[in-house]
Amino acid sequence: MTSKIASVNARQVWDSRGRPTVEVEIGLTTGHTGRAMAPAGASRGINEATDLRDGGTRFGGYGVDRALEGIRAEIAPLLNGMSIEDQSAIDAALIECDGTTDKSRLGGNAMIATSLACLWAAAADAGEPLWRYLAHGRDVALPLPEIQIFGGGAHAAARIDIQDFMVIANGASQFDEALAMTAEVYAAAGRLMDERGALSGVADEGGFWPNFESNEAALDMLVRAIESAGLRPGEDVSISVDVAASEFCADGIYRLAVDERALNTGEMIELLGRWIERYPIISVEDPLSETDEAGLIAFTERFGGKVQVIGDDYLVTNAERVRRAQQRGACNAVLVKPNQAGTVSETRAALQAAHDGGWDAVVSARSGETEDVSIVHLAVGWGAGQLKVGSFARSERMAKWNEGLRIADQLGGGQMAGSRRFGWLRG
Ligand code: 2PG
Ligand code: MG
Repeated sequence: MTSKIASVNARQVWDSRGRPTVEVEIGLTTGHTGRAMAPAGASRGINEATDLRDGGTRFGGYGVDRALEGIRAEIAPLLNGMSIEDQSAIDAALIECDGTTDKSRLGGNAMIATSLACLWAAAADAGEPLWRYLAHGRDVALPLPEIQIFGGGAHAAARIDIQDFMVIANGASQFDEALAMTAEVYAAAGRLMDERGALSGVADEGGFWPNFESNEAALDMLVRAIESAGLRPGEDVSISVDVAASEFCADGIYRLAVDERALNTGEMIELLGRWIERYPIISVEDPLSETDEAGLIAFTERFGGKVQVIGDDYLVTNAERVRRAQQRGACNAVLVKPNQAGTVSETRAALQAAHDGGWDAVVSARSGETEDVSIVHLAVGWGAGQLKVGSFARSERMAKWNEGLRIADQLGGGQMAGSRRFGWLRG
């Protein structure tokens, strides 16, 4: 007998920016339950699923009363009685009920929380941890972490233009080793910032607030932090940047405020090229704006053989867009954010499209997060290879890294997958 959905409960909880968000709890006829929360982005792609917010002045307009109401009035009666085993039927019902292309009626926040809660309930019903339920008996490995050391852009009031200055411990082979290396780099960066009187707390994802006079100064500091931690830049630990270029591009011009420069697409590509030459950068996300497809193609043509080129705003976790980008030669990896897609099935389809086309996939958190650890299980169970969660501070981030350690124990080892294309890992 298959287990059926017996209850769908929604409540308002709070995210890491102190803003309201949606939590959904699914109860099954067997008594098993599943629960999930919606995260929220700040640097959002224009084609993402839309979060349904109340608007007005209360909570800065971020209230989710309307999203909760839609779950109670429409989603609960819709899902009640459905089999929990058929995630694609659940997601198809949600999509049909919403009826919009951007999920603006029920809200991507309401839909992803519901969809993920159903997935957790299905795993609980099968008596398995979620990652194992998703792996379907396939051999899986831990994802290679991409961890933020400085947070800029939309996560730090545009104090610096580039959004994420991150490290990838490509000299590690085990998940716990990668975290340990990153912990040393994070601590060293804090020490160095303190020494030059530039320590002023952290940005939205826990990376140090970027008190730098230029974007390159942040890259210099990152290299020094790696060295100061006793690690070899490029060999033990490399640099990864999320340029999040859509945020500072208007009318085809990239305005780097901190550098006091305005660049066209070609000049922006030259600048990034110089950084790739000068610094041990192995991965670049959103190097050009989401609307600058020609620029993304040109950048990938020039540097895609050397560095991972991740599409986030441009691809918005959409399988169709991934396939189109593959045909056109823009990017060679996709950032996979469940709430950009709005359902588990669509998220999975985007990741699958990436792998089918020989691309890498990086499962990612949002800048507004909660203690929800779903993405870690998705990254392991779906064999994503890489995971981006923000920094190495703040418990909404650490909850995810720590969940990875628990999964490593359940797996009997923390061997990491990493990039299929670049084979960065040691051993
Ligand atoms: C990104 C994410 C995480 P946000 O751009 O990749 O760093 O940010 O959730 O604000 O879109
Ligand atoms: Mg991004």
